[in-house]
Amino acid sequence: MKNLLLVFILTVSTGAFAQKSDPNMGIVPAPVSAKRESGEFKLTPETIIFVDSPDNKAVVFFSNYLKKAGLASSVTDINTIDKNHRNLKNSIVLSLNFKGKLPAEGYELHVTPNNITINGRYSGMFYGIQTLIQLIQKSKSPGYAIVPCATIKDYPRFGYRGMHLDVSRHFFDVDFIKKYLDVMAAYKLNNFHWHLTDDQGWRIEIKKYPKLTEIGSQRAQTKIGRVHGVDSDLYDNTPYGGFYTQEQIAEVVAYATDRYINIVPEIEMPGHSMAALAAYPEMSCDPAKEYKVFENWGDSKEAFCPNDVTFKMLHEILYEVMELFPGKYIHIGGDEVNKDAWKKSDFCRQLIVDQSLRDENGLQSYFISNIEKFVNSQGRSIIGWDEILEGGLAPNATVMSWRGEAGGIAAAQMGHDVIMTPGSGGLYFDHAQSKSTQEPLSIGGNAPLSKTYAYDPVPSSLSKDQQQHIIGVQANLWTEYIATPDKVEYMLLPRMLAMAETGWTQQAGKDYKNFSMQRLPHQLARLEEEGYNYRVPVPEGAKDTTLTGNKFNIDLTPSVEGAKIHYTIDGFTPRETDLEYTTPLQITVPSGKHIDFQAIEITPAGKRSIVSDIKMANDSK
Ligand code: TNX
Repeated sequence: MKNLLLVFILTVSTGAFAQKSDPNMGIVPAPVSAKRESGEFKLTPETIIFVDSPDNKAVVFFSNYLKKAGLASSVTDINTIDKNHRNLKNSIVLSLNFKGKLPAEGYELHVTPNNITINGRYSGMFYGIQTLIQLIQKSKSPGYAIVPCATIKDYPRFGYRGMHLDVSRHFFDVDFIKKYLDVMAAYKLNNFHWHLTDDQGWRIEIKKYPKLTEIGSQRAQTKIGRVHGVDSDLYDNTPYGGFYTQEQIAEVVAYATDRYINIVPEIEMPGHSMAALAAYPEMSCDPAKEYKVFENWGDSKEAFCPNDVTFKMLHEILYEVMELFPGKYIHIGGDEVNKDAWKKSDFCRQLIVDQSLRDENGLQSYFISNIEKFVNSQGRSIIGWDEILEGGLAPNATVMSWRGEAGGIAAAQMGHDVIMTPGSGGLYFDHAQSKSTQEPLSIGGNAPLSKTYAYDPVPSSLSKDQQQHIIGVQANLWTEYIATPDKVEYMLLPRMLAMAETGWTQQAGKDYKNFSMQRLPHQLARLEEEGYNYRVPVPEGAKDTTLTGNKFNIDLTPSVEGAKIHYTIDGFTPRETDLEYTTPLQITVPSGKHIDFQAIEITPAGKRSIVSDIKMANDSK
């Protein structure tokens, strides 16, 4: 009985404790300011949602959320109720037409035992609602929930907070893209960079050029990533393909818009274009050559030819793309252009002379300038990978710095806007999440959560004015080695939450310990409930280490709320049948002996962390 009581007290207190001692009240990304106040608001089936703009997207989103969560509450237009007869008790008041100013995308959230109010405009209201959703603690009785009293004031550090997905190397269907957008919205990301074309597949229907998808979206087979750890020259002999119709694209754009997410479509040029060339070889400098949708990873060595035929076709393609995507930015790629095809071309050699260009690098900037002028003429702006800087650019081009920060720094110094996405900053989510051999196949590298979290997109080498050109941050998810939605989610989560905090939270408000130990466990439990296949971090305190001594303290914290930790000290791989870790341990290792403390964390849904190993050796004789 005594034991039972103890267990009960522990389970009840963890959630509440986490919120009381956590200055950020469990919220990710951490708000600018959060003040916990005493008491709580009880959401009941009688709670009324008062709104001043019933058709507002954020309001509609919230009422749908409540319905889905079984917290159905009626939405009432506050304007229909006489000012003198408004009873705001037991209500949630969503105010878009409030008096006063807030920073862009900002909101204020106030929870008292009587009611909840959110002030915010446009995305500000949407983000206030996301924060409120994170604060809602559902109770066991259906229809009821509680929200701790608090005053929160919040707004983002950067205007551009992006997440990328490569759907060319592997294709992901509309339902999955929506699920991806859902989790982005929940963490206040506002730009989805959709990498729609590459050597290995063209994934967007273009009505004027149907072969782009008829031919360009299908490849005969796919390179097998790595066989037994060694890069292979084997292929899977299985046809692969997929694309989005324009109708589907429109559906995704509307879905994103409802969540205040802008989509940045990327049409790669002049390199990474083999799938398009397979469909329309006339866009190459050697149309007689046979092109096929690339089956390998890495460099296809092919590029669009900078001639009139190609430019006309690309303008027409981009025209359709711009009809589909209403946002300001069109991403035109520009990275890793292999110049071999241009070097072999008489046409290109002559063009270099005619245009007084230096060499093939000059041709690259000639190419980008042409496209940029066209995009600008349609009232839009280009984004390109940092290679587009080589050769000079118009001032309204935005640069994505991926090869470290050097490109971004140079671009900001030249007065261009910059989005930081360096692989060296832990923002390449195709890199592994630890050095363990238990991680799934990845492109390589090591980008653990802590590294992603630590990244600050504003280089101190820039002057204050130049720093203003760093408009945001983005993580990229390339999918050469990621063939399934489950694996996308595994590589995305939880690192995306760390990146989201970098994009939103003021640098001074970031605190890795508070993020990883106090807030993440709560968020991961939520992601689990929502059916995301996140990576279960190893318990805090259990990371692989080698220690020497004779007495060792083991003090672990689960990385996911409600998860269990099992361990062994007998050299066997721990599993659910092994001892459960519930309280700190002290392990004594006799002279000349060593003991391995191996742990695994298993979540309520059965998700497992990798096995960690603390090696403890007593070297004394
Ligand atoms: C570089 S990042 C690429 C991609 C690859 C990625 C793999 C960039 C602009 N280009 O084509 O998929 O590395 O990490």
